[in-house]
Amino acid sequence: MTIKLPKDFFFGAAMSGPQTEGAWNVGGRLRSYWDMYSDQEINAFFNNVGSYVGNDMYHKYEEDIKLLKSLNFKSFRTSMQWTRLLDQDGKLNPEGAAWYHKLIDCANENGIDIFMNMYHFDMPEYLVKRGGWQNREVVEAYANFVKVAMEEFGDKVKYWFTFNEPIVEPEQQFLHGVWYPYQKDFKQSINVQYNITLAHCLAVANFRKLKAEGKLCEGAKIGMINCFAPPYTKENPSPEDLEAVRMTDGLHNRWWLDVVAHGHLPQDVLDTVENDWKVEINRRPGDEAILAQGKVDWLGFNYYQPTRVQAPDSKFDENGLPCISKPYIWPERKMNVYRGWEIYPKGIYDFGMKIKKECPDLPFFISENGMGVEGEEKYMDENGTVQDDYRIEFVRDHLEWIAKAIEDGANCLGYHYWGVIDNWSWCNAFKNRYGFIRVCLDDGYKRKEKKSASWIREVARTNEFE
Ligand code: BGP
Repeated sequence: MTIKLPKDFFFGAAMSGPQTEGAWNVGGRLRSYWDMYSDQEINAFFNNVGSYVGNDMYHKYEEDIKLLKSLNFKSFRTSMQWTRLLDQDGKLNPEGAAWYHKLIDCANENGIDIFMNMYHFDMPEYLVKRGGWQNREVVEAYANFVKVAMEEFGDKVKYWFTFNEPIVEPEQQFLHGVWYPYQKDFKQSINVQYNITLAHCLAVANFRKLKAEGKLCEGAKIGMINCFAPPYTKENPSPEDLEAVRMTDGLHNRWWLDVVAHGHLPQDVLDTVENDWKVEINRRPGDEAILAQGKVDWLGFNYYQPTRVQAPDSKFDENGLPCISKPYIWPERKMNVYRGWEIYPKGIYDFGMKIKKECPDLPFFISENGMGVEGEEKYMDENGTVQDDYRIEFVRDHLEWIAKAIEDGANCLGYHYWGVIDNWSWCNAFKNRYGFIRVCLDDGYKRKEKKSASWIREVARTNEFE
């Protein structure tokens, strides 16, 4: 059966500055959180393939943009590294700015719209040392960074995004404690989440002001990109299971949806955190007016896997901090064994319909979706081409559910595949490969198309697939 997407539905690539650029010490770039982390952890595990080199896009950007064009992609999301654009005093670093000018000009010349994201987990090291997102001064510093960037590139970048997956740092660093500073403390986590939310709102306010002053491109838009997943629970759930669903959804999804669509935080979530769990959020007078400025023009929806939860064993842990839920293993689940993530394409439909219902005026696009696989050498044919039929099946199945969501009224405008060109990843380096294009690490980081590249090229050309 032929599945048809709307004629103006766009295809594009999602990547990020810290995972691709490399050139970590070139042109006055400062050290970032990931350079600190790479020093300590990743090099030890992954043969010196740290964030330092990325996938070498700093040097290969012209070739990479041409590759994206050859795939019939219309857009490319990357992120601007704070550490490259600004110096320690928050002033423009001319050498860093010059490289972003070259990248953006090259994309524009090739008919590819840059979707410029302003933060992808990559805090400058000197700000990490000042407490990172726990410190309100860092919130102000971020707002300044975004303003400087928009003033510099506002005449050539049309699509701006404040954050990629703002939930990830609070969770990984302070809830699960698996990223530096390895703390498990819900109070820290929620306060970091809160401060990042304010940072987003201040950035949107800067965008609106510059737009009103005529300093941005005609039709410029601002958005946020987040990883959303509908939380599912068991069949015949108990009231406690449903409560775990409510708060998981509240903290992961509705927190951000309410800010970007309605300009406030969900009251029931605040009530539970502050009144039932007695966890103080460091709110200040005037914050509500800041939150009211957080509404965006459109939303990026990253989707990899569903969340499946059930009631936790107890309401509070040994330190008196709340337990929100515990994982529920769905007996029918199908796994991407390499990444350890469940593959459930219908989740993209379910959440698309949730956006339609809860934020009917907010258009969105799929801003990340992809399949990371370890050891792709074993799928190479005699010409060295990776025969990644599993990736074709993964993308196809998700696109089918997206087409159905659109048919059922979801305002989904496009699809960006994550990691179109293999790139460096936070905790896996190059272990799990996502790309339609392989990066040959032992051959000067040469780019080589996988089988899936020809498939997606045709889909992006016709907006149809079987
Ligand atoms: C998303 C991030 C990306 C990317 C992707 C794949 O959450 O926004 O930066 O890394 O996940 O995850 P991983 O690289 O950990 O396999």
